Amino acid sequence: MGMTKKVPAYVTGVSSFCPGCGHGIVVRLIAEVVEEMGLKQYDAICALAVGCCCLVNSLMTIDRIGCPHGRAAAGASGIKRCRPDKLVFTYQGDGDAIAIGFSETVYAAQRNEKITSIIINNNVYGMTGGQASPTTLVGQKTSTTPSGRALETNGPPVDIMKHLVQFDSVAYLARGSVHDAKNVMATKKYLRKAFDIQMAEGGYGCVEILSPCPTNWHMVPKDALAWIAAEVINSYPLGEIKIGGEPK
Ligand SMILES: Cc1ncc(C[n+]2csc(CCOP(=O)(O)OP(=O)(O)O)c2C)c(N)n1
Ligand code: SF4
Ligand SMILES: [Mg+2]
Repeated sequence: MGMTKKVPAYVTGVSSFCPGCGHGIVVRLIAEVVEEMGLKQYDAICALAVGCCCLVNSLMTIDRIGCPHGRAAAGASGIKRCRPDKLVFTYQGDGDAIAIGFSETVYAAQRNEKITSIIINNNVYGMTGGQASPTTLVGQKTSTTPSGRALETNGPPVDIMKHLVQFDSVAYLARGSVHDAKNVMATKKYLRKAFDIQMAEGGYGCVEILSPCPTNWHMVPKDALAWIAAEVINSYPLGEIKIGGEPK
């Protein structure tokens, strides 16, 4: 029998994500990091997006505010300006942060808001039935690209990091993944670093996290993890992209 790690204090243990979904892993990592930073659940505020992200409500007890679709970065910006003493982060999907909320995400970075955007990139609109999102891979079959995403008609996948890295003041950018244990641990380090930089009065930070959606990818969970390793990371390379920004 292996050792069982205790459930973090800010997780209730009640999950309504599909089996094999990556969201639950990320929620646990966030809860562990907040607890390890010595913060109470009311010392951190999550600007929670629309999509499968909102299922976090039944799972995580860190303070949260529900934001309209795409507006999590704007919501987080307002909260942080009012309460600069709090750790403020978004929790959003790729559709939320990179499609309908693309402008909010990019302009939070452009204004150097002292927030952390956490973007769960599962390459589809998960909650609404697996439609193509900006991050859908070329050739990926979705409910709106039944023959596969085509470069000629849909354009290339959007790498949000390339849009955020243009601003000198951005303090931290990293892309993690939850497809295996090594990358789960690396992702936890990225979250911790992003949060530490924010609390040390650094600038804007973003951690994008590749995550499986077995339900809408029509794969069993094991194959969904393997597909990230074999395909998704080629379009979305993992690692730290930027550490430390020019003060503004
Ligand atoms: C203004 C508005 N437009 C559309 C919707 C419908 N809607 C709800 S969730 C969602 C997609 C979310 O996809 P993503 O952000 O990638 O999150 P995931 O479910 O994949 O984690 C959409 C389009 C909505 N709720 N509000
Ligand atoms: S639809 Fe996809 S993203 Fe949503 S809970 Fe299920 S597996 Fe997770
Ligand atoms: Mg998604």
